[in-house]
Amino acid sequence: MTINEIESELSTVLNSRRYQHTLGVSYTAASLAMCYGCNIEKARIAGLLHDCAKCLSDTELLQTAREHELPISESEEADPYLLHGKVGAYFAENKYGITDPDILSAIVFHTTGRPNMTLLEEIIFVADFIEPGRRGTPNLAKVRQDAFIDLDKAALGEIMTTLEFLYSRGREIDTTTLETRDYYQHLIYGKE
Ligand code: DGI
Ligand code: FE
Ligand code: FE
Repeated sequence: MTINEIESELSTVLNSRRYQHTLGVSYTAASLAMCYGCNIEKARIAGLLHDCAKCLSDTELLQTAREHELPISESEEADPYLLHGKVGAYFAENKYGITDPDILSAIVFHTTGRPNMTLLEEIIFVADFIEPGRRGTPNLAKVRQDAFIDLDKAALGEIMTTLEFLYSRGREIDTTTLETRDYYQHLIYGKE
């Protein structure tokens, strides 16, 4: 599928709010790709498709993951929306014809990040958080500013903000989210 074809399909499967967010992530990812010398087209495609499974209910996400034998972690079992990255990558490959493993893994890890992300993974992770349509998230201005100066610092700022939110709500924390925090904290400050 071309970028235009992907966009028009997404405009039918996502609600308007999610579709606008998707376009925001795609353009933001393209801008970060320009800034850091990543492939712009890959960034646009990964941005477009990162939430392509977000329209599924928790039950549908679990069902789809089981049906296609995608591994389900304990925290995904407890909070099935965490699966929308993995299921999204499955759709990207099987419905939208994306074969590039770099794009697929950027979709898989866009919610939790992972230690030592590839440039494209980190761009999608950060673009998801800073895209212009996102409002009301604490530290947004700072992470937006950092994003175009020091991508690792922006990724860490994003993780710390997300963890604070999750702790305050008493939500299940995915082990990958914690590993991502430890990795970027160590990378930036030299301590765990
Ligand atoms: O899909 P989006 O809303 O655009 O963004 P996203 O895929 O980053 O999902 C954001 C949500 O994911 C936000 O409410 C925080 C949550 N999240 C991130 N890491 C974890 C998590 N939720 C749980 N329960 N555990 C995590 O480790
Ligand atoms: Fe998402
Ligand atoms: Fe998103």
